[in-house]
Order: sequence, then C-alpha cells, then structure tokens
Amino acid sequence: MAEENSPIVSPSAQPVEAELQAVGADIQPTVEEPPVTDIADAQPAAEAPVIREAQPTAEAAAQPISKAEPAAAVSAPSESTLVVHHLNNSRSQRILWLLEELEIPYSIKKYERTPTMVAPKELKDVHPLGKSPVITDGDLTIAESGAIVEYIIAKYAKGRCQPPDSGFVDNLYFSHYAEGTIMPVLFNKLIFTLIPARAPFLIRPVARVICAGVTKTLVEPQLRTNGEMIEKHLEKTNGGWFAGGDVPTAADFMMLFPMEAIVKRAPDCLGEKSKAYVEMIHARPAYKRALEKGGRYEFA
Ligand SMILES: N[C@@H](CCC(=O)N[C@@H](CS)C(=O)NCC(=O)O)C(=O)O
Repeated sequence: MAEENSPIVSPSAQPVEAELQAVGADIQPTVEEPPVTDIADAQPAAEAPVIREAQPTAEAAAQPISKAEPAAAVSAPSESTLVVHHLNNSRSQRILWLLEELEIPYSIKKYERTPTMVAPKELKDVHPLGKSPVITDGDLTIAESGAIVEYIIAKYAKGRCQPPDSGFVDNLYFSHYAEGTIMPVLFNKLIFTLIPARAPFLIRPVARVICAGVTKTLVEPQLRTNGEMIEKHLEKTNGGWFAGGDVPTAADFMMLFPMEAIVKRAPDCLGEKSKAYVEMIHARPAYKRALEKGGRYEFA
C-alpha cells in the first residue's frame, strides 16, 4: 500500500516528544497542541482485506454478550489478579470496554499524561516501553493492545466474543489492521499537526504551510481510502459487528479506538455506517461503565 513508499512514515518507537526532540523542535506545549492520544508506532501497511459476506443485523449488535453465552465463571472482584494499567485518553479504553462486556473482575491502576501529553515514567516500571495499555495478571505482564485483547478473550471469555466461522478472516484481518495500518495513518496526521505547533517560533508559519500540504496531499487521502474500506465492510455487515456475528469480537475491540479518533479528528473521512457503528457502541451499557471507570477520554 501507499504507506510503504511514503516518506512520511515514522519508524520510531519513541514517544512524540522524543521524536520531536530528535528533529530539534521546541517541545513546550502550546495552546494549539492536540492531545497525543493516538501515538502509534508506524508500521508497514497490511495486506488487502479479505472481506466476506456476513449477515448480522444492527439489532443483533446491540445484544449484551452475556445473552449470547453464559457469563464467565470468574470469582469476586477481590479475587481478581487482573490489573489494567490505564493511561487517560488512550487505547487502554479498549481493554476496559472488553472487560466490562465480559463482566470480568479487574482493577485499574491509573496514569495521567504529563503536560507534554506523553505517559508518565512510572509506566516504564511496568513495561520497558512505558506505553498503555499494559496489563498484569499475576506474574504476567502483557503489553500491546491486540495481544491483550486476544489474551483476555482466550483466558477469560469462556467461548464468548468468538466470530462465526464465516467471519473468521474478517476478525483476523481487522484485529491486525487496527494497529498495523489505520493507527499509523492517524499517527502521521497527528505528527503533521504537532510539528508546526512545536516548531521554533520563527519557522512556525513555514512549518505550518509545509505540514498542511503534506497532510492534505498524502495523509488525508490515505485516511479517506481507509475510511471507505471500513464503510464498505460495515455496509456488508449491515452496521453490525466487524466479524458479522451477534457479539463483538477482537476486531471490534481493536477497531473502535481508531474509528473514534477519525470521528473526532477527520469526520469527513468516515461514512455514515461507520459513524453509526461508533454510536451504537457508545450506547452500550458496558461501554458506558468502561468510560466511568477509565475517567477522562476525549473520543466518546
Ligand atoms: N501498538 C500499541 C501502542 C501503544 C501506545 O502507543 N499507547 C499510547 C496511548 S494511546 C501511549 O502509551 N502513549 C504515551 C507515550 O507514548 O508516551 C498498542 O496497541 O498497545
């Protein structure tokens, strides 16, 4: 895909602040600064999706998971070993939503972004990259939201959150696509918004013009192409879950965050079905509980 050849893809695993320091930019926050909530490591684009015909209805999508399968046989909260290391305004909202859907006991340890919007250094005590989400479960520490979602579903969902056979590949594809392709595009958008705001004062107007040009000619077209693909897929699932079944699966827990970010940051790049999908999830009691527990979150 286009990203592979794009000069704007950042391969760095560093936080935005470090990246900007590396290019000699002033990293003091300014009033123009958007929240750094969609930091992603830029990755090569994923393969084209295999989109299959799937038949769920939006009505089915509104069903609580516990109706589809018996609730997980997990004991009282006090006995839970699962801790979500949660950074405000971040992808770890995905994990809270998943846990609330499954009604699994867990506790949250909260971390607040610093004034420069990166994660506080305490997160590095949990995992060397210092990013969120991270979970601990007994002796285990697991980072990377896709890995966390798969771990929780495999270990605690007791057969729930599974795609129908017909949606196996869609679930696989969109679970990986979320961090592998669409988040890097959003990251690029964020970077080109931040650079002018943090450039030395004298070159700021020039940086603004250059970055606006790159965003318009390179980043937004990619966002639009991705938005169209997502929309076409959701047309096939009739506005229901990504894997086409009656319950959300890993793909949904992964896809919501980038879709929320596009709704907020580039709404023109997402179609009506996609926006309705985000609203449908926002209306779910489990999602609302996750929001209450997680605290400040700009994308809902
Ligand atoms: N691909 C990783 C990305 C993790 C990530 O970049 N998290 C962001 C929050 S959305 C973060 O911790 N940012 C703070 C920082 O980079 O300092 C995942 O899906 O877990």
